Amino acid sequence: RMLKRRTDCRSDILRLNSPLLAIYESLIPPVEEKAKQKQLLALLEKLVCKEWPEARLYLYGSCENSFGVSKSDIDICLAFNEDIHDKSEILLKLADILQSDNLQNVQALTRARVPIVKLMDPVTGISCDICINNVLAVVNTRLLRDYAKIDVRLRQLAFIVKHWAKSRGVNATYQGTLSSYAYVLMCIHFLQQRRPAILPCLQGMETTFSVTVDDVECAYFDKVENLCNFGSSNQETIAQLVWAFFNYWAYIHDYANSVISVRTGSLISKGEKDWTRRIGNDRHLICIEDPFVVSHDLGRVVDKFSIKVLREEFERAADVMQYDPNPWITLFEPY
Ligand code: 3AT
Ligand code: MG
Repeated sequence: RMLKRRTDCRSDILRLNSPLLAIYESLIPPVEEKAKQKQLLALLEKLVCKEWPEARLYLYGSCENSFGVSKSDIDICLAFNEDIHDKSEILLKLADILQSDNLQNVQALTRARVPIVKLMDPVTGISCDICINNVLAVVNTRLLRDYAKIDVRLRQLAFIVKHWAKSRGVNATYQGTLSSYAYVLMCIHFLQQRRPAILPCLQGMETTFSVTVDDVECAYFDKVENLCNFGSSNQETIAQLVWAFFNYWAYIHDYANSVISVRTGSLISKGEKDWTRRIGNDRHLICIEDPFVVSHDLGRVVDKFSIKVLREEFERAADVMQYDPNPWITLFEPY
């Protein structure tokens, strides 16, 4: 593989800012949509509370981490104070309750990797997935949301990257490409690496928030309102960052040896994590460390075929950002 390391950005890069920002703006969910989500959550809380008075419902995923585009499905976690050994039983009961309250397309998927109940609310038109006791996802949602509060360029970059990934068909873990969660971590890591840095490493700072979930200690600095000037000495614009992001993943990242780590705010070596060879189905062809479950590589879904697809898409995007007269159109062309 020829590495075409490119250091010079196209000379008209600033011209791409307003069209890219317009796409970002168009993807932001309107306030009415947020209100409808809260309305559905309140309805579900009422129903759940009747059956399990001590259980709590939490929004997580993109509706709560601030990286959700308009018309996304919402993710909800039903949390109990104790461990639940038979999630199927609870999910079937929950499906029953929801069905009797006229919610639609109610389905309990008890054998999925993350077992859930799916439903559609005919009043708000919102679809949602409810899982049980997935509290780590609630906590990683909070970390992502806190990063987003520090510098608006993270949300802009992640919206563009997610929109690109969905348009180009590389946002499907069941096909060996990456989850939205993985793409957002790639964006955070990338902004931590800019010089001057645009984002800090919250887990490397004084702990102001800490919980232990499933024996994993999740701790970081969450007083992010004190950090709203953090990235101000870096004046890079969204077009420059989108260009550099794709250039990084196309031509600079060392896939053979490096792991990206938001937890440490740096690259770490595959050797250090013992991620140098395939173990079972984990091939570690692109390595993205989960910030809390550090043994978890979010790239583990990627196989020898899909890594090729993914890298060709990064190269295509980098080349579009470098040469195309209208990258804000070509970047998102359906594959
Ligand atoms: P979409 O806008 O729905 O594409 P999302 O952020 O909601 O993006 P997902 O629906 O894929 O992403 O996942 C929902 C949340 O579940 C996001 C994250 O908090 C958690 N999550 C997803 N995948 C993982 C994973 N592999 N490890 C830990 N948490 C995960
Ligand atoms: Mg989601």
